[in-house]
Amino acid sequence: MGDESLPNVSAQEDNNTQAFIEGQQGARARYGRFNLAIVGNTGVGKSSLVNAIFGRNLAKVGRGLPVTQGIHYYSDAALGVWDFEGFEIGAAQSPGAQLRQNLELIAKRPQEEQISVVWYCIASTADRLTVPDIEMIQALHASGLPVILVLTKVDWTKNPLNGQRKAPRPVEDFRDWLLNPHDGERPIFLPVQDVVLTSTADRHGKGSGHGLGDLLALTLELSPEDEKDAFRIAQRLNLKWKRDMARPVVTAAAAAAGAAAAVPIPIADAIVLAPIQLGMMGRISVIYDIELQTMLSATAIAQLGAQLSGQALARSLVKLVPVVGSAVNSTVAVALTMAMGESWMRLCERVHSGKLDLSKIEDHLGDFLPRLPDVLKHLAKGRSR
Ligand SMILES: Nc1nc2c(ncn2[C@@H]2O[C@H](COP(=O)(O)OP(=O)(O)O)[C@@H](O)[C@H]2O)c(=O)[nH]1
Ligand SMILES: [Mg+2]
Repeated sequence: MGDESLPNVSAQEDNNTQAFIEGQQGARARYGRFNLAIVGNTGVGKSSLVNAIFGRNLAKVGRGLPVTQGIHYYSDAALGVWDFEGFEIGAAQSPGAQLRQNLELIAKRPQEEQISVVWYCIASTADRLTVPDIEMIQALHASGLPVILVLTKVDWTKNPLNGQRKAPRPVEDFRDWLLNPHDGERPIFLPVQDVVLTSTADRHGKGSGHGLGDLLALTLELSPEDEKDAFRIAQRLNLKWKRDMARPVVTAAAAAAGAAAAVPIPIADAIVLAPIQLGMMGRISVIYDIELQTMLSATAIAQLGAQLSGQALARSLVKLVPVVGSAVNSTVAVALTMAMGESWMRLCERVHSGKLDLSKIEDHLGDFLPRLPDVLKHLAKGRSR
């Protein structure tokens, strides 16, 4: 039995591509975009932080839209960053008033651009807050935004015996003051949710930074419920969050494939399962924030789909006719889809963590294809036991 026995290949490829793209679009619409505002003077390390947490170079996140003096909005599908930099001190209006005005301007923009959380960045080498800092933090709070005070470029020292890191004493003192700010006896109203110490490199500009996990966890906690998934997608550091989002997508697709095969499907028609599996892959690639569409041509996606599911599935089943019988039943459809989903997650994780180059993805598909024969043999064994 050759390829001739399979349904029209190019129509099927179109179907597969369509299913993949619809899976992506559906997931994007569902998860939306996470918007961060990052405030601080030039050079405090804002861009470095965004790069470390979101794996994006700000300058390359979309087109920096100069919204107004000193403010840029950068966005792509999953992330929007409002970059607040360089308020004019000594201008007619105080920095607090300027910020209030800018926040009003932002509030008039579309829903998908609205700020969820603010990182207010101060160099950890500073030893005090300025009056404009305090005014600006109060203005952010007054407009209902949760503010995290981030002390950047902390020069940690590492204890060579137990590996524990310690921030310099003045930085610890500064943090203590920030958590209980006062001017002599008089308390200062500083409405921040918490103070986080971070670095994105060591003093030699090397290493991967520290304190970023705390900033990540706190940002997620402060995000509105319906933006949490978008944040989990936009960030780069916590793979478990992505895995936890992807697993139910796999389970749902497996259930759908099982239902589609409730009346066993003749092997030659098994590629009717492909759109279900391709839709699943599209959704998962969004969770891992992998832009397959921009990196791969439609033809490549179609080939990918054909390779991963439909035809590969049909061919391996044909080869295994003596093992599984002549039709795909629910159990087989569920097991195959689960295995495919797990493989696709592994592949996405490799791309996401930079261990696999997306442009070479096709060369590596073989390594990640679910071992269909193994899955089937396993099932057959289970049945005969
Ligand atoms: N040592 C050290 N240097 C940093 C750190 N974060 C940023 N820098 C450096 O500080 C400079 C300004 O950083 P950048 O992220 O562009 O600041 P921005 O102007 O606030 O966006 C760059 O030269 C960075 O390499 C850090 O955690 N430690
Ligand atoms: Mg910058």
